[in-house]
Amino acid sequence: MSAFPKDFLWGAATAAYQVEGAHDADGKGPSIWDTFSHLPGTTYQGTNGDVAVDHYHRFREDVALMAEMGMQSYRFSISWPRLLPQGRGTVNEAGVKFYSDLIDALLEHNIEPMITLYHWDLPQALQDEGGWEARSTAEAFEEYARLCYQRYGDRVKLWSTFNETVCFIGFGYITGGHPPGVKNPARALQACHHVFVAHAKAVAAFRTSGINGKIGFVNVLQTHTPLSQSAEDLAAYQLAEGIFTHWLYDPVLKGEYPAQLLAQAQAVWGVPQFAAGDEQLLRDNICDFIGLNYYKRETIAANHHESHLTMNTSGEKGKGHQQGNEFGFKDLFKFVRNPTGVYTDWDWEIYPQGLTEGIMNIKARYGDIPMYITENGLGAKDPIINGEVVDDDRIDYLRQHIGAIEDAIKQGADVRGYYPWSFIDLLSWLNGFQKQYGFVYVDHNKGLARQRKKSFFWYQKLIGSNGAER
Ligand code: BGP
Repeated sequence: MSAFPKDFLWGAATAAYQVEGAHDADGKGPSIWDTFSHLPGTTYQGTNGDVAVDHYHRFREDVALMAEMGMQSYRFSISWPRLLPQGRGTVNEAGVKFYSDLIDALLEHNIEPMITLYHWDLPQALQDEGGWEARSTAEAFEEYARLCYQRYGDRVKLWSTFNETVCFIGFGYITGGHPPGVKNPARALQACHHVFVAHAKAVAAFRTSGINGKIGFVNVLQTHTPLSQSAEDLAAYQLAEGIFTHWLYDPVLKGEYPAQLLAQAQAVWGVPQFAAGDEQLLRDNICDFIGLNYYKRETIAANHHESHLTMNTSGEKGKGHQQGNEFGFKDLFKFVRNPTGVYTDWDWEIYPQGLTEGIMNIKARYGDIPMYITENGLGAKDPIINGEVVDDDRIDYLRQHIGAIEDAIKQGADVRGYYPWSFIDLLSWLNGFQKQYGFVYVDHNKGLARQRKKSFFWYQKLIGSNGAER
């Protein structure tokens, strides 16, 4: 027997841009990722989502594999420009039909759909009008959300508005590594505010939609540890907690920003600027649940230098966290390599206890909020031995993290589901196809043929025993 409740949902996750392909099929409009990934030098070896793993045309085969693995829920995202090519206004019925058919196929197999409304692929048309820096994008998002509720709300109970603000705002507006490629913290904070406004408007619309379901928000669960117990490392650690947790969770779980940080940001940059009614809007529209995406822990140290992000996008160990070039902000903090840490080939620390700690920290700060682990997984180049994909490292990683969730449940956390990233090997935004996460391998040399990995059969057993056999 495991400690997982009987109705715990064992699932897996993907995102539209990373699996669907069909980037201009059947009336879909371009997204900012379609544009960005076609610019030279933006992604690993120029990879893009034009075809991805062609889930758009093969979703029935993929859903059959999900069912065979025993999946009880599937987290996927909707491509906004597939439904609304201009971001608002005219509806592309062929796009609506694609997700409608996908939902029907899932339900036929008793797989509960969990929809993410925004997993980073903003319609390019809205970017051209200012993207998240323009308040009108929040209004367009509400229109898009209402359309999804109308068309899918009769069949879908689990919804989340946004995936990982820290990534699409942080990389999009601070480091410039994601579209729209801006490097300006003040612009980031205002764009981020509009995301919170869009979220709150979509939650408000959900609550009057008559849907018998729940709506939440998905954040990175970033567990931090200070590099040392020195006063300056501890101060840096506190600040990182404030920015990466409190700033990004408080508005959706408490309905307000952390007061001290807000005052500091407004004093230094004059942002975020609130429109009349924003404070009330946030307060009135707190989430029903929080989705947590956990991959790694970050070790935090004081930082006295200008630093730039050296990201490992090649999978050659040691390319990340290069001394003097770690991600950070001068006089605030930086992310450093933990001297005792165990790292993946992409320099992500493997630290399962961080998942238990992170869940318990969320519970301590926000009370008894229901939680779903909406992403967790190991990016690796999987070995193929005699034709079989032997992803033992992934099995180990998942086993340990499932144990960490069980520990949190035993300590009283209300965790209701687990969605490993990812159901199938897919396109990693900046790392191409070589960073694999799936239970299902896709052979790019054999017309994207699907193949079950060793982890597929392992997860199948685990689901069958509600987490006991692992
Ligand atoms: C999360 C994203 C996913 C996915 C995952 C793995 O931040 O929500 O879309 O890509 O990270 O990241 P990567 O592909 O960079 O390894």
